[in-house]
Amino acid sequence: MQSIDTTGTFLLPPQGSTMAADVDALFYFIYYVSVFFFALIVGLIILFTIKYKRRGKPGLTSGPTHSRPLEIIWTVIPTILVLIMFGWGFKDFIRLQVMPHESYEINVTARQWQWDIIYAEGVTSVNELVVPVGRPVKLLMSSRDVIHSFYIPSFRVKMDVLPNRYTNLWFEATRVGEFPLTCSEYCGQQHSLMRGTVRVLTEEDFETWISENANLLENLVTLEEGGELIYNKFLCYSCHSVDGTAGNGPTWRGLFGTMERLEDGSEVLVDENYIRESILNPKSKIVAGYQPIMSTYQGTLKPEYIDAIIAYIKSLSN
Ligand SMILES: [Cu+2]
Repeated sequence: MQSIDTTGTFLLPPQGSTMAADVDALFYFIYYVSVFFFALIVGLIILFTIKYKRRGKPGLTSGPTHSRPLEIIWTVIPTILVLIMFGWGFKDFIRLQVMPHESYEINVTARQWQWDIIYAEGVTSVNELVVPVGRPVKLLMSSRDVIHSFYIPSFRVKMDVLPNRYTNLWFEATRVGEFPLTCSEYCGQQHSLMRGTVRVLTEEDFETWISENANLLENLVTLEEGGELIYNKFLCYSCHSVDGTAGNGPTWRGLFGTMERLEDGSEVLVDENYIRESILNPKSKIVAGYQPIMSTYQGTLKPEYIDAIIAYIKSLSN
């Protein structure tokens, strides 16, 4: 496994997609134009402050009214510069918006506080986006709860991820390696932990990865073991402990078979159906003392993964 790529310049992270060089060229154009005008304006302010400082008591003169050549220069040149920035930026914006037809599609679902990545081949992963190099990839994104923003700095792509609506993003990775992936929209308490990795593989390695992950539970001996694997792979541990300590959600230790008190004062028996319902429709029965922050795992967890989780939770009560 490769480590995170740390090459790149002082100002920008490494370039990992076909868009990166173009975005950076525009960035540096705007940057150097800004540096030039900053130096020019501040330089002239300092120069004039010294040169025209009032010394003694000079006689008053009538000031200049205007200078037509100067006014034309300071109007026309900045106008041309901002029009270049607009035209250049618009061209790149259109390229980012128009998805290539032959793109490989991947579904991304954001939730507080993780990324569920779902492949057409039935593979699901959390916080790990695996893509082939040299092939356009289109992400079809939506959120289960609040507004998030999907951001891969090295690919120079970012797009809001909204509840009740799909948004898209595309890129074509240009080199094999690992790149950070983050949420760039403040989305709650653990927003800063909502990050993952983009792993760019060769076409061959990518096919292998897909087939290896098509069924996570295939090579496992017991269902409990599978449940533990799902617990770790899908980050259930970020809210539910298995050692009895408190978290954002109830611990799974000793949970099965007990009576849970709900926020409306009623009680419910923790059995297979209750666990299944809590995974697929978590807001229907909120345990007293907890916030309704969990959103559904419908579509993220296959039915056999839920079976495995139930077996695992049961094993934690023995
Ligand atoms: Cu987020």
